[in-house]
Amino acid sequence: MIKAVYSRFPQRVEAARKVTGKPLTLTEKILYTHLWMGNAETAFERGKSYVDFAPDRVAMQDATAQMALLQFMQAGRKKVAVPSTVHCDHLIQARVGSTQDLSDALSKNNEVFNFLSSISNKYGIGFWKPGAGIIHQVVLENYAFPGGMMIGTDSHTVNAGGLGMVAIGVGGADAMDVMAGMAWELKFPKLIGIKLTGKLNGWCSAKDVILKVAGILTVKGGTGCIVEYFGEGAQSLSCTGKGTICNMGAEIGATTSTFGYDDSMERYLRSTGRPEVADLANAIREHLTGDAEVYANPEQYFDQVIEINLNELEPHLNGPFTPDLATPISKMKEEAAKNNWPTKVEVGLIGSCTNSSYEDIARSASLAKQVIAKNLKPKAEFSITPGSEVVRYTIQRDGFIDTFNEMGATVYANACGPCIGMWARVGADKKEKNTIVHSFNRNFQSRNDGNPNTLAFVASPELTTALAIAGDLTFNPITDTLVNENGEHVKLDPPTGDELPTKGFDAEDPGYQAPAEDGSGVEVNVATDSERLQLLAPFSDWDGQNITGARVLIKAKGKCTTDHISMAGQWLRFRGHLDNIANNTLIGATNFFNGAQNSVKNQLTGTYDEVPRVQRAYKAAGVPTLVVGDQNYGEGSSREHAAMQPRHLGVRAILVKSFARIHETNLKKQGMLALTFNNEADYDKIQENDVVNFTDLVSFAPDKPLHLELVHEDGSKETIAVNHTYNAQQIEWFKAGGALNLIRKGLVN
Ligand code: MIC
Ligand code: SF4
Repeated sequence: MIKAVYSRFPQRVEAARKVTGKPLTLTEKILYTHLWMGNAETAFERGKSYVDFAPDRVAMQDATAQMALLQFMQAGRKKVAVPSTVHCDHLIQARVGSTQDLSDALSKNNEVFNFLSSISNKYGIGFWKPGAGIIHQVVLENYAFPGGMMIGTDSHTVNAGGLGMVAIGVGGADAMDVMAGMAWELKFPKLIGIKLTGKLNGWCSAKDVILKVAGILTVKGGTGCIVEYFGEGAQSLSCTGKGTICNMGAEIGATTSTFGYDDSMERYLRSTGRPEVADLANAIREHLTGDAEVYANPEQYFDQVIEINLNELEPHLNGPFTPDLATPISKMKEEAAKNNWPTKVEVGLIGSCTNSSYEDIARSASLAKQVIAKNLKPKAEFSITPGSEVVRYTIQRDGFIDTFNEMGATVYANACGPCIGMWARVGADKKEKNTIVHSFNRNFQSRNDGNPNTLAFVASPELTTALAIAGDLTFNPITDTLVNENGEHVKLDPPTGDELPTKGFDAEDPGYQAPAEDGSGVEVNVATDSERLQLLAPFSDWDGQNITGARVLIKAKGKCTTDHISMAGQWLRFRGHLDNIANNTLIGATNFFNGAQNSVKNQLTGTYDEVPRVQRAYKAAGVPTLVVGDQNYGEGSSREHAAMQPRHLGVRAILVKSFARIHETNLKKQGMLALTFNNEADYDKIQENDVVNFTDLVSFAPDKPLHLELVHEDGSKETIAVNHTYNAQQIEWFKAGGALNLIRKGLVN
């Protein structure tokens, strides 16, 4: 497959240069070489044109693959059309340590793992067993390749940008399209160029680059954009460091991020056993990076340019509750005091798909070593979740796990664990205000341990390790000293560590199961009484009428991420059962009218009740509803459950100030109306007891706003305009009651 992609690459790049009439960024090269139509015939307008692409591969993780594959089953195909893989990583709870936790997960999730393994076997999908590692790390080690394009049912699919891909997070319905051999549609993104100068040194690591970028661009600054990094600073970063930067680019809402092919990528490909991919890439090297003219005059070719000097970068701590609240470590004393953040660090956690490379672990271990050598006593708990079995085996072989153990650390299974709330943290149920530091990427309220009063700060693994040793959020390892067990003041030496293992990567069993050559005889069972899995019933189509007499289920106030709409943690167990998981719909969102979570007025009875219960009552009574929200609604995860659940429960429209990209697409795919206020201030006009009537849905058309009549309780009426981004095809999805219904009817492409 890679050979085929590379053999057409030069000619397609040439075609793209011709139609655009200018030198090309790397992003444009990858996009234009992956057009569904083949060679480019027209130039696309950034931020405007909807374009059909042909991605090279698909990756899915266990928590989203269930829904993606339940949908794929309905498409009536024999085999996936492009190489695809499933990775079991989200359903393993971190409790006591890897061996016990993995065996507990295997028995608890047996039904789901069996379903995923057999459905993968049947349809020609590679299956990575529980314990093999986290999807993005495994993809980087095995599948990512420079210049490729992939999609994955997880927002951090973008990690593969570290190996020069355009890798994009999507909902399961999008993955299904590609696996079923159809085109994948994306609005042609805008381009942000980030020029890195200088070189990282001392306590700074790649993570600090993206922590800084998140502070500059905020959680929505990257929406609709691909971020391309370049410059001597970019080339000086390791491949996995680049992966970290791309990975956390999901937190600025970027469609994806990428880097041009360079020596660090070649080293990584060779070290992970893919010398032939490196040779192939070398043969078309000049096409796998942006054109020199572009990088010489970036302002002319990118929509926005940011420059960061790595020599001047400082280690950062981002948080709490949002990944873009960036504080350089030297300012933390001041900020913590000002905001009343508890400065005692209770737990430091390293690992996750974002930061569990050999280099990350080696550099953190160099700090752990100093604990013994300098007679220190770590003040906080400390844990590691390795990203893959290959990394785990290799760091064990090289002695790092022993070093961490000497420091009293817990090594969890190679899985998401605490990053996704699969963490049985002792005492979290007491809901005490406390501080933790981790090297993951997200820190939304309640995400890690279910305690809304846990303040989670995101940092590099190195800084996380240092702060766990110090037990103090305000400890600046560059300037401060620690008092050791002998009462002496000691300083931590800056972290050091190899980028790649000198003895190479290794593993006894990486955990891969290849699919059957002919899977037609493989049976996939879904028990009708299962509480974990449920076959999908089609959603009903639109009746062609204006929606009238609608009620406001909830007007969400402030941040409403996918974690607020469909929580993870304990709810992950229902990811394959739409009706059961629907019982968590919007329970984390704050009701504007009473400031409470999971308490909304049922207009049929006048009483307040839980959101899913109220919505089920409206559905039973045939009352249409809408959800109203604030900025960047649906930020965070790719989980399409956040769109399917309200849809399943009978919500008809989501009306917000702005959407996160993946969530907006997921809503469209599932036949929902995703609408934005034409005038953001109209958010304030929506009252709790309003009745809402669509006045012109019957003439729903591209580029044409819709109008809603709000009938207030006192009888007064006002009409507001709402915008949408549906193109003609997407309007067909709405009419059919969801994209899948069109596929079922054989009406697509
Ligand atoms: C996450 O980091 O929030 C997740 C869990 O990996 C999600 C996917 C999911 O909800 O299953 C993501 O980022 O897309
Ligand atoms: Fe897993 Fe966390 Fe990475 Fe999501 S961000 S894939 S939950 S490790």
